[in-house]
Amino acid sequence: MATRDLALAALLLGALLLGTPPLAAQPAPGDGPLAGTLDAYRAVRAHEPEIDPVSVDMAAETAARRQRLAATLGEGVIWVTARDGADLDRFFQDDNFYYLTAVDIPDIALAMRVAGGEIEDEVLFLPAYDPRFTIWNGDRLFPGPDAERATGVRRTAELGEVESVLAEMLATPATLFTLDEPAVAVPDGIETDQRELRRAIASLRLVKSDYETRCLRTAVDITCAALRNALFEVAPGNFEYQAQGAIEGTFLRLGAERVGFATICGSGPNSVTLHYNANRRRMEDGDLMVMDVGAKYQYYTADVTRTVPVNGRFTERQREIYDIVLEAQRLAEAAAKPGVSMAELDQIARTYITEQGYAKDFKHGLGHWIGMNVHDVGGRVPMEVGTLFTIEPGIYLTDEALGVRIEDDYLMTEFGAVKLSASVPSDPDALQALMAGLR
Ligand SMILES: [Mn+2]
Repeated sequence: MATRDLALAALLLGALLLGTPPLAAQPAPGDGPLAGTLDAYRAVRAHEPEIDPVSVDMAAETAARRQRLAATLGEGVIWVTARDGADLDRFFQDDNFYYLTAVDIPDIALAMRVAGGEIEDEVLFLPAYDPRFTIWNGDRLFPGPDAERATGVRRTAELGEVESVLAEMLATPATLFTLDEPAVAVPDGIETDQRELRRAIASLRLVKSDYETRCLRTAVDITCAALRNALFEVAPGNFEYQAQGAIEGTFLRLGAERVGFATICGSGPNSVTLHYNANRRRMEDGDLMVMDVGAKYQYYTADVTRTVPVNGRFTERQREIYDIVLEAQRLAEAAAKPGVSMAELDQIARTYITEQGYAKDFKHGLGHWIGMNVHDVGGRVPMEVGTLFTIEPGIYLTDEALGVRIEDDYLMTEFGAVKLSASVPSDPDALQALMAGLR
């Protein structure tokens, strides 16, 4: 070290003489006061999965979706509008509009004329080319052949042409299918329907394509890595938001664009509040911490929950409740097969929890579809091959400040439910071992 100290002194002296900052005084990687931190950071990164970007020909993917929609609705004119834009907020499209077009521009619209279950005509309405917009925001689609090639929609038109195009599409009497009250003039004698379109898109969105499943698997992988990283921050004296920071930082670093819903990090008394998301409390020795989180990757969101002891060891009482919740999940998971409904799985888990004496403490439904929305569309229908869903029993004992929820994400296959979120353990011994390794 003596030689090094001399070298440092020389560098510092040189720096003083030259009037430049003493850069050489910074510790080298792997040495000095940050060495342990760097090792810990490397250890964090070492277990993380390689996230390969998911891609597909979106023009072909969305064209197939529109064709299936046409086949479902049969006859009529379809009118779908985009979400409103808000200045300076990162814009994300309305899920249904994105599902049909994959275009993330605000305040635009899509019209389709369908006959005999086929698309007769379709028009995507886009803003006209605006050089001032490009200066601030970069390139954006504008009406013309380039946009038609990029999106796969047959025709594009300027927003100012909406009325004339719609009048032409509705020249022969037809039902006008919309998601909401149509904010356009509807010609006399045209019947409008605001239910069938939403229902039709929902049933299409329920069964995921290969591309959608790959996006959801990626969202789940990122979410599991984030939960593992959060364990570094779960410790007595730390704040709940430190775990949130580790989770959301991992989401972004691994390529998720945003959270699928507000991150829930609830410790101690907050563990019993189902949707607690303020995440401001300081964790205490003896608390449980419920982390219910989901990365959103290319419009698809995961939803995974882990409950861990803040000090790294479950108490006997915490373990007793944890084991009941885990067994309820295991029973439901084993029964999940094509043709079974979520209501039946709920009954299986609820019966077990009731037998253990905690009927009133399981305060929510057992699970839900996942997809573009964390509580995805599709309704109360039996599970089909290609659906994705959660199983998430919980027991919440307010008087004991003791809440446990265990939530995993599953893909239904012809052989049964496959758990996608196994890369962050839910086995209590495995969780304790994982946390012991971090301390
Ligand atoms: Mn959930």
